[in-house]
Amino acid sequence: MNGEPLPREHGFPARLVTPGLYGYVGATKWVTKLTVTTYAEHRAYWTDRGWSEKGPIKPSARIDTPRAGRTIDAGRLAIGGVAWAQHQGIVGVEVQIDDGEWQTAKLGPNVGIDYWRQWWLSWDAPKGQHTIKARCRYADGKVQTSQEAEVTPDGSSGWHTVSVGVR
Ligand SMILES: Nc1nc2c(c(=O)[nH]1)N[C@H]1C(S)=C(S)[C@@H](COP(=O)(O)O)O[C@H]1N2
Ligand SMILES: [Mo]
Repeated sequence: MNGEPLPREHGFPARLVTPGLYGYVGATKWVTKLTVTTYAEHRAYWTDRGWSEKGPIKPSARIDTPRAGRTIDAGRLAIGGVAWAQHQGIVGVEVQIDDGEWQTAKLGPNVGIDYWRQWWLSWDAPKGQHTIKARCRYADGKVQTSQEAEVTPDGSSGWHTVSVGVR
């Protein structure tokens, strides 16, 4: 991982990575044995704990900066984060500040449809309390659903929204 032996906390001696599926389904850490079976024959560990058998990744954009709840200084800054739509690919990210128009963010390098895509938008932050929303476009331009869902049983959905104070 990052050119180093896989650390124990991330799954040494071996870890499966299954593009398109959430970690609880396909990113098994500390693998020492594999059993070839079927869903009919075998229930997975997390399935018995309230999670769905299958967990395909839902396309989404995440805001990493500014951090929710922070107070930041007025002026030019970057709103940024990552987006993913594994197996389909990110084709755009849009950002809405307060009740403004959706603005098109800049995208980082595209290294493949199964990878996170970085995005950012320059913002001249005025003083006051502001709400920032982000949503991705994926595949042929489909918009990420605004329909909100909890993390259980098969991953959250809805547009990531952060509130920041600008002084
Ligand atoms: N053996 C094992 N592997 C596992 C899990 C687990 O509970 N047991 N959790 C999965 C989940 S839900 C996630 S998000 C990732 C977290 O891996 P990380 O700590 O390297 O980020 O591991 C996955 N692999
Ligand atoms: Mo996870």
